[in-house]
Amino acid sequence: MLRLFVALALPASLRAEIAGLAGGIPGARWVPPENYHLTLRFIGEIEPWRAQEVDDALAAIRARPFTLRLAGVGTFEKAGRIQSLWVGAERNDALTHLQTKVETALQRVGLAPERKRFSPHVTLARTDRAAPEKLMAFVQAYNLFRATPVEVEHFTLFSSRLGKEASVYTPEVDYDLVARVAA
Ligand code: 3AM
Repeated sequence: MLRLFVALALPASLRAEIAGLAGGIPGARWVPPENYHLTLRFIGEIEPWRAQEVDDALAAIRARPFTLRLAGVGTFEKAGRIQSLWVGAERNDALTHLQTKVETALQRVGLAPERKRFSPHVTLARTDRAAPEKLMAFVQAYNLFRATPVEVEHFTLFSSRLGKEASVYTPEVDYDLVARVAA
């Protein structure tokens, strides 16, 4: 079985910018900068033959390159606990469009629909063991954060191996976004 997800890989310069925000919250488990990514769709464990179908479906997607600007920070909560701290993205129709295409392609090859609404983010830390006041202070301190915009020219199928400290993410296939899309 392979554990897969579809995401935007981030250039090293942008990862370094984001890494500049990390730190200073006891109990937070910071994501290593090499693991930063913007998930378009978590797939989970699938059989190799199905992974081949997923690859074919993703390769057939036609979408244009676009400019992405990460901005703001926020949290995800579950059962009253702050689970994670993330950097958000500025509203971006091209990104939403790409995510919709990925979702549609994956449903076509038989994956169950993702029920969670797409909320573009780059996870900075897992925070279930951190003090909420510290997390709220972090959000206030960095709410106006704006990263340098980057050009997104491909999206990526990643495999994920769960590790003791942090998961190991490996880019398996890049899918190019192309400026000219046939009508
Ligand atoms: O992009 P982020 O960091 O929000 O938490 C995992 C990570 O999300 C998420 O998929 C991304 C790449 O690993 N993930 C892991 N297990 C998941 C699951 N069972 C999951 N998302 C949904 N369901």
